[in-house]
Amino acid sequence: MFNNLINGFNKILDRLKKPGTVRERDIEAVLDDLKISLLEADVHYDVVNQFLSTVREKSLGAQVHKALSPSQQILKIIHEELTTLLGSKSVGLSFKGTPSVIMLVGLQGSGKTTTAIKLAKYFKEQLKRKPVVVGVDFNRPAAVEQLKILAESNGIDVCNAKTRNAPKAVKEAKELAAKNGNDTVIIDTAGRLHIDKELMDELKELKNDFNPSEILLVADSMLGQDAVNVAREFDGLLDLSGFILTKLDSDTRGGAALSLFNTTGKPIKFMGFGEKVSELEVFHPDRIASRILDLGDMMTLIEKAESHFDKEEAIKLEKKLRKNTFDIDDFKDQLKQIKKLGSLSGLMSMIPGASGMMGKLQGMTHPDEELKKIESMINSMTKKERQLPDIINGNRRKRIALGSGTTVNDVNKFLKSFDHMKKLMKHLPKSGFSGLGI
Ligand SMILES: Nc1nc2c(ncn2[C@@H]2O[C@H](COP(=O)(O)OP(=O)(O)OP(=O)(O)O)[C@@H](O)[C@H]2O)c(=O)[nH]1
Ligand SMILES: [Mg+2]
Repeated sequence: MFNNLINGFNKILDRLKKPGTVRERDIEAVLDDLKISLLEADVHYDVVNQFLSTVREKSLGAQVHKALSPSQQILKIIHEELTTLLGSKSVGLSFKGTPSVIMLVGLQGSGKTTTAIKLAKYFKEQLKRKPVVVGVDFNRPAAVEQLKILAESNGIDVCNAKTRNAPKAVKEAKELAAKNGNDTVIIDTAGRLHIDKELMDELKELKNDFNPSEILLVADSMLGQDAVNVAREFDGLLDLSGFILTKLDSDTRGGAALSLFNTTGKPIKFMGFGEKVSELEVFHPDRIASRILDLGDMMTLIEKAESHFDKEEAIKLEKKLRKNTFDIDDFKDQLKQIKKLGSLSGLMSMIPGASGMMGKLQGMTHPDEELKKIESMINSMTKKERQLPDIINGNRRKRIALGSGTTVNDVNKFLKSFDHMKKLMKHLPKSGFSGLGI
């Protein structure tokens, strides 16, 4: 997520970390770097200029303060201005009426259907609501079916409308909601390659008929600053309540995220960062700014850990570690828990300084690839080998390497690290995992 941007900002941070006071000349150099980074990130030109002039003005005026060093002050200003650019504070959804209607709109392939399911799951699990989804794209033959399959496999209520008319289908969904006790109807609308009159008329009709609590534009972040044009058109016709930015996992630049709020005045409410249903997060401008500046995002990491980790499991694990009976099967369970939090590279971006460090470690393999390798090695082990790794001799190592498509060297490396980790964990402080409250 935003890797290029993060790398660009890392250079700026290195410059700011150099000892000595920051003079006007230094500020100009920082601003030049900022400009390059933001333009390379595909941020809208107007947004870049405005950002630079605010940072310049505040940096020059800030030097009288004594509490922070001049470079800390500049860093703080950049963080504040980035946060403002991203929308200042996170804006929640509004739910009005029973059922509340949430309408997802956007171009073809932007991620509407995936996001409808992600949102429904979020509503159900985090907000304790009872959503039902309804697909109204009757142009693309498989569209409604795709939503239905996704909904059913994720335990989300879905309305299989009998009609092939969008407003009538939503009406059916509302009737079903009333019968089933669903308090939210999420409409997955049709997408088009380009914005056209027919699509807009249909969306406007839905808006007029159902007065949705939220009309959210699902925008593909890979569009970069082009997302601004799409957003302006949809907003002009529908008066959007906000955005859901998708595919941030593939977006190394960040142009859409940094341009949308500033150019439309509408907030980004959620972000999608993967194909999995769990890969949706509330968009927190300040936390994203911290991630971009590689100051880490420990808040999100802690919240994720709290919501996904099983406390009982953590206590059980702690006991095993203390008794030194932790085996490769337990390790596999732990990997599963960690994977619930999302991709490893995503997690790394939340740890302060980690992205910068990764960038500097030349030849470092992608952490998610490493994880896959380890998993296939573990899967190629017999139960006995997992419980008693000491029995894994040369022949067994060869077999495991062959079975997992890795090399004996990889297996050696993994077993050595496992052994090392086990030794380290034996000396875990008394407060341990349960003491951390996770
Ligand atoms: N990597 C990644 N892929 C995503 C994300 N969101 C959606 N996708 C993928 O993008 C593709 C299109 O997603 P859909 O949800 O079908 O998009 P849509 O807007 O409903 O498309 P139409 O119905 O054709 O208009 C699918 O392959 C999804 O798995 C995301 O946050 N990250
Ligand atoms: Mg779709």
